[in-house]
Amino acid sequence: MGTIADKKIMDTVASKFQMEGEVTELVPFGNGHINDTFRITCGLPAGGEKKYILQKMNNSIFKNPEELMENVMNVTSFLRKKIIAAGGDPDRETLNVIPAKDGRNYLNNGEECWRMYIFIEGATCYDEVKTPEDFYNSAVSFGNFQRMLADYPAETLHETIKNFHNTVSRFADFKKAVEEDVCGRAKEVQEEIKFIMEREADAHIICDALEEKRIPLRVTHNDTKLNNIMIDDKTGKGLCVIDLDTVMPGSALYDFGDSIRFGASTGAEDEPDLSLVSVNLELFDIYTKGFLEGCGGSLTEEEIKLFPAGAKVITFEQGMRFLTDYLQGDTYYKIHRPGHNLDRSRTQLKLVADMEKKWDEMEKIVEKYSKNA
Ligand code: ADP
Ligand code: GN1
Ligand code: MG
Repeated sequence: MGTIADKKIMDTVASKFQMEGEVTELVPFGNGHINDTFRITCGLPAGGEKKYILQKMNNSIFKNPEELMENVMNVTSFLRKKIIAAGGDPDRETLNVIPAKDGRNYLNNGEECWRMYIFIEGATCYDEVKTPEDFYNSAVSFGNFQRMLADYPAETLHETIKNFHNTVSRFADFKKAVEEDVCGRAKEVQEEIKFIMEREADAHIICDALEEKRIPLRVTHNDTKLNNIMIDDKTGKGLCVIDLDTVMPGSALYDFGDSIRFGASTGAEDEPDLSLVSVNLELFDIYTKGFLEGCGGSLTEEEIKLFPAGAKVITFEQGMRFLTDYLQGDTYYKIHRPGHNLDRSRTQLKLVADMEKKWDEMEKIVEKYSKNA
């Protein structure tokens, strides 16, 4: 018998889903900042075992679980058909929802909403880039994901978080948090506030390009950090894009930029020693190559030209989002130590400064690959 980390969750939640076999283990799992994730192992009557992911959805962030799960069901069934047509394995290459015993695709017990997925075996989510090859493979997969959803009817998707990557509105939220300063923390972070205020114009780059229709609105993932993709342990290739809560209409630059800010950094997202944090241009290069290959010629010249801006704007936005949460008393992202959101914000701002220094090189790299894209 393994560990049942939480008997109450076992009895009141897990037992309400259509799992096979008897639960032998239930343990907290993964390093997401938003949902509460558990891995469940079940022993099967005929021998062997089957695993599941059980997640408490964050209902203070995602206000409408019904719409959220409708998006997840629709997107995964759309992907499932394409994966089958391409001869792939739909149980491993996309998420698969396990229904509750009442037949619904999630469980609402009045206070909390929970869902269950098949646990994807033989694959790993990495919190940092171990080899450039892995990062390249993740780029191909995120590019592919976008290509596969290119003919998805975007207007049918619910906007699960309004203005999610609207950097202009993120800037306004940040300014408001500084003005309100509800925890009295603004005085400690004057340097960071100044850094952000000086870059207000950057908040407009992608928003303006979308608004003026210089770049198209597409179905995008919007949260393409490395630990939202499962890498196959055997082949090393990107196997399955997970964390579909924020799949919404957006810009390809959001997906490109978010992967760079997380994966092309030489340090962890929460590294307290900023001397360890910079942009690794070799990783920037390899991601650009892989993402363009994955997108398979579907991006416009203008989108590709804006890749360096995408990386910078999304990193800047993330720096503002972490600092906003720090100023507001750490209510959004899970934190594991005091000042965690501040450390996270500082790495993002350090990356922005480093991108500014390496701008010409980033542009040259993008130019090199844009010729064959
Ligand atoms: P969050 O929104 O909190 O980031 P995720 O959906 O990304 O939640 O899940 C958190 C972690 O749980 C992932 O980074 C991954 O390690 C793991 N995980 C999620 N879904 C699966 C799955 N179907 N199979 C295996 N691991 C998973
Ligand atoms: C959150 O859910 P997770 O941990 O994959 C956040 C992203 C941020 C990221 C920063 C819904 O992602 O937008 O970029 O943390 N997700 C949501 O690590 O806000
Ligand atoms: Mg995640």
